Amino acid sequence: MAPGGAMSVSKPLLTALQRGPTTSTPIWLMRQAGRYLPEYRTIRGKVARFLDLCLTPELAAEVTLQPLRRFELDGAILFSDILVLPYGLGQVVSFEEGKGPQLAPIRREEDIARLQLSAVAERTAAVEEALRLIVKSLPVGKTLIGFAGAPWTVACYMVEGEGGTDFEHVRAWAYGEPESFQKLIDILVEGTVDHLVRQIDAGAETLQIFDSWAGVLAANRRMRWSIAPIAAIVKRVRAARPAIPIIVFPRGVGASYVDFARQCGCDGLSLDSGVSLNWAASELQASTVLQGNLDPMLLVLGGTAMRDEAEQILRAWSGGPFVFNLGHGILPQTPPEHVAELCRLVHRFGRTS
Ligand code: 1CP
Repeated sequence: MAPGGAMSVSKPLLTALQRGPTTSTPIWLMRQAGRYLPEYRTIRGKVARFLDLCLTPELAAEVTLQPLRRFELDGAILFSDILVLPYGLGQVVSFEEGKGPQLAPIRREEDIARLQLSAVAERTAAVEEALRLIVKSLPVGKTLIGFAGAPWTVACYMVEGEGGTDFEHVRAWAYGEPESFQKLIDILVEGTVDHLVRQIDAGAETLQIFDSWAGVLAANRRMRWSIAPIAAIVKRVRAARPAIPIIVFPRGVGASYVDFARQCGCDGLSLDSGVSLNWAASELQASTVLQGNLDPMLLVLGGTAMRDEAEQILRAWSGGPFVFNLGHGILPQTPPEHVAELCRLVHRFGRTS
């Protein structure tokens, strides 16, 4: 019996992240809630601003659970955004239709002084409330995933003020004035640890740290601005809440995935679609749980192309610790039936009955 008297129920995603045995490969998908689902678009239409959706607990909880009602997914990822943290720190953040996130950019040391770590808990309390609501309705056997952006990726948006750029300002700052840029990173490490520990206390059972723009950094700057801050977060979250598996997603870092595996101290590594399957099996899987890495475009296409590639990934990685996922988030034009088929295929792979 588990504490509290309830029978302990097996959760395949959590078990895989703890390197335990599962009867089939667990699956969840980055951006599994979102515009490709008509029921998401209906809820999105009820609020004027995207941030209102993230910060209205009932709506965030509902959107989190929508994909689990349709598909055989093993995890529910909290519906929020990595830019909720800059919002919590007091930065002006909005999301414009067709343009993506827009932030009042931080470009100098004086701007950093205006960020308020002490405001984060209150300004992001709705995220914890959403998690508590999700826990109450989470289907049996499913794992609740919390997340945050890695400091480097969050800083990219905070400094540029938007996505879709070559990140010239943030790279110039990090490379040209590392001492003052370090102050921004330190604040983000602090705020992220707090945000993640609060998510655990509200019900998150595993965490993913998204470093979507790690690949933008020069190889010899990756240690300081991507790996070191992530390692600091993992160490501190682990010291506070030891039982929670942590997955890191440093997108676009190629052979450097080995450095992330060795130095981040995380349990799992999420791999983008550029990583070759045999290389990852031999270089990474002994030391880390692999997650990934179907190209989201194959999920848009479906059919034989999707099935063949998914089976290749399963053949290469399902012999060791592994969670099926995409190499990046679901694209908005993805037909939901393809997601349903992929989940079934992954769960049935290798089963004889
Ligand atoms: O209604 C809409 O269509 C808004 C689109 C949207 C969505 C659905 C945004 C704006 N954020 C989200 C939710 C979101 N963002 C989740 C929810 C859980 C899930 O289902 O996965 C998560 C985990 C994120 C994380 C996130 N936000 C990342 C890291 C992962 C990644 O995609 O690389 C990043 C980089 C962001 C910033 C962001 N927020 C939204 C957009 C369109 C973007 C990316 C902009 C860009 O490409 O630069």
